[in-house]
Amino acid sequence: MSSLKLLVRVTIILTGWGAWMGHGCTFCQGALDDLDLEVMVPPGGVLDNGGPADLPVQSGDLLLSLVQSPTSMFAALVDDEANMTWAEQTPFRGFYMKPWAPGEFVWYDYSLRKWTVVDASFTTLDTLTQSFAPDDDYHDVHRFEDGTYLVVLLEEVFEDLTSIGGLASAKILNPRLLHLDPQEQILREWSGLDHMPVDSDLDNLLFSTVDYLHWNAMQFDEHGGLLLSFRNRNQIVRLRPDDWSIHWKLGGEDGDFMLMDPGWNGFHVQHDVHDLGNGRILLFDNGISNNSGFLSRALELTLDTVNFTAQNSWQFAHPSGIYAAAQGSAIRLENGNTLIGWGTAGVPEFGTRVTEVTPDGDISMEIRLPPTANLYRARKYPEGMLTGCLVDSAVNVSSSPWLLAEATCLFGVDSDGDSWTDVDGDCNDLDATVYPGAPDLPGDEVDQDCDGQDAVLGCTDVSAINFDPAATVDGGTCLHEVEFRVDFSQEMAEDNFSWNLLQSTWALSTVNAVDPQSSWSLQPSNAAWQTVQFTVLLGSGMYQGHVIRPDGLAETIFRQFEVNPGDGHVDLGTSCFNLNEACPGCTDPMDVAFNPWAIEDEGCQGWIVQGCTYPAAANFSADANQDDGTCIFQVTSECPADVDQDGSVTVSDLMVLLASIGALCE
Ligand SMILES: [Ca+2]
Ligand SMILES: [Ca+2]
Ligand SMILES: [Ca+2]
Ligand SMILES: [Ca+2]
Repeated sequence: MSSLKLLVRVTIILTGWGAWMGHGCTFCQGALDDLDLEVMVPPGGVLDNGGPADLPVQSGDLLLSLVQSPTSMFAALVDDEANMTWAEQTPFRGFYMKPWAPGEFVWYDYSLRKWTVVDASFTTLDTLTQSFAPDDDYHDVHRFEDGTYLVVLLEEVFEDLTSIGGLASAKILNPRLLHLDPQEQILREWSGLDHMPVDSDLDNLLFSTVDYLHWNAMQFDEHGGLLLSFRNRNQIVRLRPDDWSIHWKLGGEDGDFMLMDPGWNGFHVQHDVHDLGNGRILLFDNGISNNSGFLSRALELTLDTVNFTAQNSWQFAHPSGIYAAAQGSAIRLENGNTLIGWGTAGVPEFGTRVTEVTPDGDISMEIRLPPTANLYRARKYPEGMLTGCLVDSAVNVSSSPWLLAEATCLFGVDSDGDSWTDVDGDCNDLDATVYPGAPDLPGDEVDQDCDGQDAVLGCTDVSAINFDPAATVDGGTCLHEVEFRVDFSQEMAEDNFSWNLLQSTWALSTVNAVDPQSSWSLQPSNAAWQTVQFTVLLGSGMYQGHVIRPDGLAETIFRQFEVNPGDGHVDLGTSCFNLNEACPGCTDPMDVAFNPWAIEDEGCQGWIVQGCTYPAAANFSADANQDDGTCIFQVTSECPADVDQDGSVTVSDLMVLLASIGALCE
């Protein structure tokens, strides 16, 4: 934080910015081009094969306050289709911009060290707590409907802490919570030191500045109690609604709850705490080294405030192992999803991420911010609140007082006479070939059918082997893997053939009288158990074919089958040669005649007895019905005079004998 303070006080930079930005321009889009957003998971999520997962995405706009560097901060909107629709470099150095009163936003101003109220063009309208000397704390501020607000002052209290092991003139940073009316009269106040004294067992007293609590979030719970997050104590504290006395402490060394949080042992240096009702609390746990290494998570705890137990009832740690040492947010959205901002998890090449995750833990949308960008909190605001049409005569003119980005205005007219008005969804009312449902010519960079993008030809069937996630129009090119096996066991048994089964053929053609296709002659991809397997890639359609035996005899039957979109891998099963069903055969795996494809049990020949089945062998076994390769053959020559072993006794044998005269035999 100290480097941040230093740099923002360089007034030359501030002056330069003011001129550069051109204040008063409500819908300046200049910064949009500078901020390169990366969509990690497109809205709706993706399946393993790249197809759309159709996961729910909360509608509305993300309002992000990007900290790209200590001197470069932006406000930006990202819509629910992951488009950055508005971005502006800001004159403010705070972490966090949010809607305040109608027509107003609140943002921390680091040069003033106060919360500042601004309009949509960042013109300052008001500065909070001017009648108080201490700095405003920069983490959060809360406004009520009646215009009163809660703010935390960061009071510096000097104390001699030598009696408890600290320094003689320690500067204690004391969070002082004030409820103020618009005239800055104190309606109620709460001081950290009054309720949570500095404690040598809990706090680090080694430094001259003792930031012992480091308050960073406040939220009301459903009963009006106030949840406060104290980062440096790893603790969430509930204040009772009536007198702001401490009801309980959750987490930390002196917490009141027994935490049931297997593998994690509770939260550490947490941010952004929310009451979800029914005793459930959601927070961003920055985390700490555990069995899985450094990892942050969104954590939901279910509290039992009778028995004081806290159960981990939901969590999401990123599958890519994201860790944010500081900052970060987690908030439950209206549709039940959870929106997570990964704080300082960026590295120089990449910015941090914002992830929307379903209750099942599936990512339904994820963006990565521009390089080096951090994000203190991610928030999503309802559709139409921050983006809208400004033209009075439009049928969709916005009544929201918080507009930052301009939405397309609609006028309910049909200028091009294609009988679609812009309200009906005509996305170009000056071109009669463009309207919802119009034929969209792929690749011409014109979105004729108004579905938001130009058509892309390809295979759109997610079950097909060549599915193309980018394709929007099916080009009829989808292919399915079709598998078929034919069993020759009956043929081979009856006629005692010993064919090379891989020389059989599957002759295949489409059934299409109008546009006959050429036929294929397929060779088997595999053979075993007297059965061959054919594998072929086919598009949707009706097919017929027959199998041809290795000796050339073709089946007399024709086999018909259909491949339909969505079929995925098609297994036509196993048929007996020339039959539309499996062969009868022996289904006992212990039997010598076992046939794994047979469906009816017949033709078993008895259990397998292994041994030598060759009658000529010395160890021939008459009981054996499966040869185990152990046969022993004794080679005895019946013609000892055939020295050269050419099968006859001739002069050549004599020549061999003469050539070896004089040799010594051993
Ligand atoms: Ca029209
Ligand atoms: Ca049109
Ligand atoms: Ca097109
Ligand atoms: Ca289109």
